[in-house]
Amino acid sequence: TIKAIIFDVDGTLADTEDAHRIAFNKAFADNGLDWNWDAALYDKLLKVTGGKERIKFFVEDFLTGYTKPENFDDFVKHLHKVKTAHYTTMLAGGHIPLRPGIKQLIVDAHAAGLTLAIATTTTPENVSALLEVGLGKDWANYFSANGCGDIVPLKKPAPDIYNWVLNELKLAPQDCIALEDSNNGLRSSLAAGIKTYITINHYTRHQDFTGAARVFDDLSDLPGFYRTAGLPLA
Ligand code: XBP
Ligand code: MG
Repeated sequence: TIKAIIFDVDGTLADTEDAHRIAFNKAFADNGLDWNWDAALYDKLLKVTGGKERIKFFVEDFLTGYTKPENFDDFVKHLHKVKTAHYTTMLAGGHIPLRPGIKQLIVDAHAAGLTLAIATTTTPENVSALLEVGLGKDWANYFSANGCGDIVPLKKPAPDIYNWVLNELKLAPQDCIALEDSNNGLRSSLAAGIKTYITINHYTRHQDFTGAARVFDDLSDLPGFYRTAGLPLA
């Protein structure tokens, strides 16, 4: 039987990617850069997870005629810090709701004694900002492990963040299911040996979900999801 549900955050708990994109653009503008990521470009940039890694990917693979400053790594860290400030401010405004079924699933599963955890490439402050609004200021009480951002060196699609969470929970992969929205996320959870359900979104619907236990549009039919995933929830 399933003992734990491990949640991805971006794209899975909420449709956050456009807010990330806008926050990146604001950080670039604040720093006098004329870089502007539109939705079509961002779709390509999502190939690389992690904000700092994504900025570097953009500079290396998409920019021409730009000479990196000597302290490029520090500059990227700075840009990303400014981006995180913009992003958390946007979330605190309450404009990004949790996706259909997500709050109910978390409440139901927690009440039934299932273990809940987070496995994300995003920054911890971003998770707090999202879930404080979505689940309330005691949001952290729902989760037994909070795997975020730079806590592991290799981000998704590497399995490291899922392995970190499994180790924190002291559970085997067979005890858990993962909920993801992207090919990078799916590869990460599958590489950690975890059965994975997908909810697609605007940015990920065209991606390859081979190996997923099931692909849903969203979790608006929670009873259907509980039956499919064999969860002991009504
Ligand atoms: C989400 C991401 C993240 C965010 C940016 O992937 O790719 O990089 O877009 O977050 P997943 P930071 O849902 O698979 O975790 O800027 O905070 O890194
Ligand atoms: Mg995701």
